[in-house]
Formats: sequence, structure tokens, C-alpha cells
Amino acid sequence: MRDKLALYFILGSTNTDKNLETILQDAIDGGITLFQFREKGLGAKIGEEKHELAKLLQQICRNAKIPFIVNDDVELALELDADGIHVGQEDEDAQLVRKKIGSDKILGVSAHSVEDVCRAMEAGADYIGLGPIFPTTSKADAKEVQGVKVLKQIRKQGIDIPIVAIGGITEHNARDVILAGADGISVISAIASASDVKNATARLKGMVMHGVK
Ligand code: 3NM
Repeated sequence: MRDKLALYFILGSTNTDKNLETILQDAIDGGITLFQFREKGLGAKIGEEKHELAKLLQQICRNAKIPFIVNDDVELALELDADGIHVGQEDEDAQLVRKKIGSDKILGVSAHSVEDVCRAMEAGADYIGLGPIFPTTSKADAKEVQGVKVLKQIRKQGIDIPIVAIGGITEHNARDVILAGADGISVISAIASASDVKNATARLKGMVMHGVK
């Protein structure tokens, strides 16, 4: 699991005006290790349109053997036979989701505190998305920025679950979160808003893997 979290890219149609398939393919070419389809926010697609977009992006991931995770929508994840599902604290209960998807699929859970992490582990999470580490403009209802404090607390307590850090992560601060104990970084804008997606992705990957751009 840990190696799959190294460079975790999240995208949905509300994050960009550009073509999502092109961005995803360029991000894959740049070295992302996992993709999450997150169709949320103002103007997000629903129903058949959401389903079709998810299928398109899933196929790109399948061709590249990159895990495809669906955000929040358990029914969609099951319909598409996605590799996994990610739920937030306000989404469907993680324990219930684990029951619905079985033990083989990846279950990711968002957490904002040590207590959230412990509960998610009891519910059967395979990994934790911890944030927001830095200020973000990609999630309207993001919780208070926590820096790397909570991440360090978790590791200091000997909690070893795979963690991907999220929120405002860029090539300039990626190394700090890895050094603080994260197994990887999760980004939207650092990749989706880059003028050269492939290059920006490769630079982020370099920071995560070796501390160099
Ligand atoms: N979840 P960007 S922050 C989807 O704190 C999401 O749980 C967060 O986008 C959390 O890389 C966030 O553009 C948005 O800051 C991350």
C-alpha cells in the first residue's frame, strides 16, 4: 500500500476547465502512483454523466496499471469494480463501507486528528488521508490547517498505518511532509493547475522519492 501512496493524484471536473483525460494521462506519464476520481463541488456531474466520466478515467488508469479509487460514492465504486473507495469523516460510515466493499478493495479514510485515525483503523481503513496540512483552495469545507503537527503526533505514538498527506502540498513543501512521517502526498492543484502537467508531476515525484526536483 505504502508505495502506491507516493504521489496520489485527485481530480474531478470542477477542478479544471481543461480536458480531464489529457491531464490524467500527462500525470500518469509524469509518474503518479494512484488516482482518485473526486466529483464534488459546485457544478459537479451526477448520474449517468458522472458514471461515464468515471469509466473513461478508469480505463486510462487500467491501461497504465494505476489504482483507480472513487471518492465517497460506494455504489459507483462497486458498479465500476474500482480498486477502492475513499470516504471523509462526513461521508458514509467507514465501517459500513468496509462491509459493503469486502476485504479486497482499498479503503481510504480522511482524518484530521489522532482520534480520527484510531477510529478509521478500527473501521478497517487501509490508509489515511491526513489534512489539511497547508491552506487549500480546492476544498471549500476543509478543516483548520494543521501543518505537520498531527502527522508527527501520530508517528510519535507508534501508529504505523500508511498515511498520505493532503492540502496545499506543492513541490516546495512536499519534502517536509515526507520527513514528518507521511508515506506520500496527495494533490489536486499542484498537478491539475500546472501549465506543464507531466513536468510538474515528475518534479513532485522527485521530491517525494529523493528530495530533489
Ligand atoms: N481533502 P490541493 S484538503 C480533497 O483536508 C481535499 O481532507 C482535504 O487540494 C482534507 O492539493 C483537499 O489543491 C484538497 O490543496 C486538496
